[in-house]
Amino acid sequence: MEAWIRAFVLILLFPTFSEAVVRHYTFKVVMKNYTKLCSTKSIATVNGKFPGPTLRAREGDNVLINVINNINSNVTIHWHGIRQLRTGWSDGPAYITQCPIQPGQSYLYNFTVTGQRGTLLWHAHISWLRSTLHGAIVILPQKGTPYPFPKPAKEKIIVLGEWWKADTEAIINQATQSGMPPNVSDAHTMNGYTGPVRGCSVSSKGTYTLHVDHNKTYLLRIVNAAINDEIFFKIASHKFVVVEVDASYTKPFTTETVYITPGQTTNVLLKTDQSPSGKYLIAMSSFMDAPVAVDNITNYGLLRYKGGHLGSPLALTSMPLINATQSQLKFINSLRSLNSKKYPVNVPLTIDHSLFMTMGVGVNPCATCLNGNKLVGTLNNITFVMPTIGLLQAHYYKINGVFTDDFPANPITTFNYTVANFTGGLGTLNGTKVYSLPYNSSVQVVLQDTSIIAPESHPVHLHGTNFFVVGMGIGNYDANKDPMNFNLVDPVERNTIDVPTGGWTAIRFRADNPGVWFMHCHLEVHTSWGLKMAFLVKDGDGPNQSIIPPPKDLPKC
Ligand SMILES: *[C@@H]1O[C@H](CO)[C@@H](O)[C@H](O)[C@H]1NC(C)=O
Ligand SMILES: *[C@@H]1O[C@H](CO)[C@@H](O)[C@H](O)[C@H]1NC(C)=O
Ligand SMILES: *[C@@H]1O[C@H](CO)[C@@H](O)[C@H](O)[C@H]1NC(C)=O
Ligand SMILES: *[C@@H]1O[C@H](CO)[C@@H](O)[C@H](O)[C@H]1NC(C)=O
Ligand SMILES: *[C@@H]1O[C@H](CO)[C@@H](O)[C@H](O)[C@H]1NC(C)=O
Ligand SMILES: *[C@@H]1O[C@H](CO)[C@@H](O)[C@H](O)[C@H]1NC(C)=O
Ligand SMILES: *[C@@H]1O[C@H](CO)[C@@H](O)[C@H](O)[C@H]1NC(C)=O
Ligand SMILES: *[C@@H]1O[C@H](CO)[C@@H](O)[C@H](O)[C@H]1NC(C)=O
Ligand SMILES: *[C@@H]1O[C@H](CO)[C@@H](O)[C@H](O)[C@H]1NC(C)=O
Ligand SMILES: *[C@@H]1O[C@H](CO)[C@@H](O)[C@H](O)[C@H]1NC(C)=O
Ligand SMILES: *[C@@H]1O[C@H](CO)[C@@H](O)[C@H](O)[C@H]1NC(C)=O
Ligand SMILES: *[C@@H]1O[C@H](CO)[C@@H](O)[C@H](O)[C@H]1NC(C)=O
Ligand SMILES: [Cu+2]
Repeated sequence: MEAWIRAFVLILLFPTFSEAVVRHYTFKVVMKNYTKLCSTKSIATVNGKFPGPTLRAREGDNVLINVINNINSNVTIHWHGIRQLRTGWSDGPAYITQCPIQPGQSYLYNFTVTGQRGTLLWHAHISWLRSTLHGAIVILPQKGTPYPFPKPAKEKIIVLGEWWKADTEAIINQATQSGMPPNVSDAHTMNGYTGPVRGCSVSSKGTYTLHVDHNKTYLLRIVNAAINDEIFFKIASHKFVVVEVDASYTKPFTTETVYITPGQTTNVLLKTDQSPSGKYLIAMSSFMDAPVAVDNITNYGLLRYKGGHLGSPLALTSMPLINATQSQLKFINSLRSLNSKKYPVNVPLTIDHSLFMTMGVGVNPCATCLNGNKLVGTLNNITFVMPTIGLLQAHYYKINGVFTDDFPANPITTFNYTVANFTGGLGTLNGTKVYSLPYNSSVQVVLQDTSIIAPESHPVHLHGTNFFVVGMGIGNYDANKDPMNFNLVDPVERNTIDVPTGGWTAIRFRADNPGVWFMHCHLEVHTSWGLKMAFLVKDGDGPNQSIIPPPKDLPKC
């Protein structure tokens, strides 16, 4: 594009007055036959695009998205990481904050972006529809506010995902009926391109190519929209400088490998300082350091310099092994909040509510399942049972019998959570339980992985607030010793964090957003199994401390 056209387009997109604006979007959910990849199949898309359109706004803007459901399934959309201050009605998780948008219906999501800037993602939040219903959210700083790092010459979005040759609704339905783990995916995607697909010959149409100018700094906005796979991401011969995660600025650090879980976003600076006549492999591969089957196919893309020769040599890169725990932990432990004057860390120093939650999987009876039982997910030994209306409606309209507010702050029984061979019962309790928090209380949650069946790394996502990651460790959390090593100075602030395999993670947040906020594993297989719960944050007494009334078009069940 000519520079003057680009400037004109930018002016159209971002008017020069500094007040916040209203941004209108129409998201039409439609089926589309997708033929670009190895197999042709009909997928749910927004506006016929895969990945879906990018939602762009500036900090402070009011964003309105009219979601029109033109497919045969119920749909909801979640604006992952958007705080939704007092606007839980627009958060999106089905049966938590809303009833689904049924076929032929529409719903206007309406929220204001407050105190956030960076990259996030949107995705469907019902069943497994998010496998193809997803896209990036880009929040620019307010006009006149620069990035706290050198201004990049250009910005590129890279959405990572997972692809099944079969319909993903059939995949999760089959797993639910059998009680067994769902089939692993057949390919990984980079901006919709698969590269190698299980059982298919590679098609050249399936390779993502990032075209760059030489000697420039690019901002890559990397989004992991995969269903079940935690991902390593690399570009041969190039290094990244991480500057932001989950729309929170970080202290810059240099790394060859980005580690990113489903639900996370990572902004990195990339200097295009290598020989322009080369071409460079871009690679994404799974991380899994437990005896659990995942898609182990590496997807490749290409970085090419403009003007480079077609026949130029290909620079390769080696990915960390699939079980490279050290690469995972090294990346996570390098993350620190920027903690500048303009972007300070507001980590709670005193705690009103301290919770300890065991997490993992179990086995419950299921007469109709393959082996007479089924795999389930648990938090404090409770498998969450989805209600049939939104918890937020039940709370707001005081409808009894939908949930109980007795989610336990501690495990019902204590045991060696990470013992090599767990010999206790594998069963769990079923319930729709929330944990109630008074407005503005400070909260600490220590999430403890268990070795029941198998220990596993779980990316835990909390809706409605960011949290600070004050500590992480391997083995059993020690409430006497471990808090002494907590980082209360510059802990990373984000909305999704791993609980490492056979380890624990401590997070803190302030419950200053009234509503009902989902917390769950962002591996969709575990969410489907019930590894989820919700916090109910009560209204405060002040004028701006209560949930706004529900919109008139809020879907009904
Ligand atoms: C997809 O292709 C099938 C078979 O060719 C056709 O019946 C169907 O109408 C197509 N669907 C869409 C949404 O184009
Ligand atoms: C969006 O919600 C705000 C309240 O948060 C309300 O004032 C405004 O009218 C709503 N906008 C639309 C278009 O419904
Ligand atoms: C899952 O994989 C099994 C074994 O390859 C296959 O028989 C089955 O059809 C797959 N399920 C779906 C829904 O594609
Ligand atoms: C790279 O860019 C910098 C700053 O724009 C410039 O000073 C330098 O000469 C350039 N180097 C090359 C090799 O083009
Ligand atoms: C990938 O996993 C499949 C089974 O899911 C296995 O057969 C294959 O050997 C694995 N490949 C590699 C490179 O580990
Ligand atoms: C990781 O995987 C490699 C290759 O599959 C294997 O040789 C190695 O023993 C594994 N490491 C651990 C710690 O399990
Ligand atoms: C818990 O189990 C682990 C792994 O088997 C073992 O190393 C540890 O000593 C056990 N801890 C306690 C308190 O028994
Ligand atoms: C755990 O069980 C496995 C196989 O059942 C066995 O090989 C291993 O020695 C056991 N480990 C411990 C610490 O008991
Ligand atoms: C979880 O609850 C079930 C059902 O009451 C029980 O059998 C099991 O031992 C409990 N497990 C743990 C780890 O507390
Ligand atoms: C919330 O609590 C903090 C710490 O006590 C206090 O500084 C802040 O003013 C409170 N906010 C509101 C809205 O009450
Ligand atoms: C409540 O919010 C409105 C609109 O955001 C603002 O104008 C008003 O000053 C706030 N009131 C208080 C007491 O914070
Ligand atoms: C769609 O949602 C409505 C309202 O909750 C529910 O009654 C209906 O069974 C759902 N349809 C499907 C196919 O799940
Ligand atoms: Cu999980």
